[in-house]
Amino acid sequence: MFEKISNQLKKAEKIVFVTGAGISQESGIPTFRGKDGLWRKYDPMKLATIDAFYEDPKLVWEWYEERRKNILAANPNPGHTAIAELEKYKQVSVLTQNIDGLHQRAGSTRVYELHGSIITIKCTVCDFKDKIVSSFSQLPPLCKCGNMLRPDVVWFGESLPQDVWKSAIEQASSCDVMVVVGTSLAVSPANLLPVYAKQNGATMIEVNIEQTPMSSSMDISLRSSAASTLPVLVSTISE
Ligand code: BJW
Ligand code: ZN
Repeated sequence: MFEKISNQLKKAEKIVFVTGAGISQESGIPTFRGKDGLWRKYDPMKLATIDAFYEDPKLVWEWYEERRKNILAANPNPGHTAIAELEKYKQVSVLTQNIDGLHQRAGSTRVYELHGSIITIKCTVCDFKDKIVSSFSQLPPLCKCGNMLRPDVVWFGESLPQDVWKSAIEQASSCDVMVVVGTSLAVSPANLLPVYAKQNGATMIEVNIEQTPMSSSMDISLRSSAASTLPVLVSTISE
């Protein structure tokens, strides 16, 4: 599968993965766009913006609570595990748009969560931020300061956490190989990360069951699933 570039892969020191919802699809977590995507069923502007939250905080919280339960019941799949395994052989970073924590649960240690985490909450007003440890007695939950708590995720129109974004650009701009997995690359600014890597001359690999706007710019673009492809890729790199 990777014969053409296997030498480059073996020589590589620093490998960066950019991941999206597609990598967790085989763990039973729905993607956003595409056939069974969440945005087919729900209007993102009614659930994933700060205006939507202030309009109907209970509705938004119920949606996130349902997704959080599904995510906590899910397990990392061979795609996540293969990436974690590669840390034994190479310097690996994961720049993920996912909020599900599955890379960390698979054992990856350098994970940059570009769109936050469904496992944490933050206050809409003060600096309070914490892990969710149990289910809430009321929705929306309230902060000690009396204001509403919200999921610690990045909604449309909001900035990405600046320290995470800065590190992500540094990682993308300095890697030898970038593997872009399971993302439609429809959402900015995360969809710029492959551009930074390409500018640095990185070997570019895409793993996606469908074509994306960057497919033609890749050294290899594989139309196959993350869980079936990443273990093969990782064994080629670590041989
Ligand atoms: C498989 C597979 C398998 C399936 N194996 N592959 C107009 C107004 C306001 C904003 C904007 C605007 N125009 C542009 C913007 C900017 C906006 C944006 O990009 N919008 C576009 C949609 C047009 N971006 C933002 O607002 C960002 N912030 C920002 O830009 O700040 C500056 C700014 C401020 C003010 C105004 C304007 C700019 C923030 C973006 C936040 C995105 N948030 C979400 C929700 C997070 C929380 C949650 O989960 O609820 O993040 S949206 C959703 O999309 C989620 C994802 O992380 C993100 C990306 O999706 P992803 O991961 O690519 O998933 P899919 O479903 O799209 O693709 C899955 C892929 O997997 C597919 O390609 C499949 O083929 C593949 N696949 N199964 C391998 N088994
Ligand atoms: Zn507060």
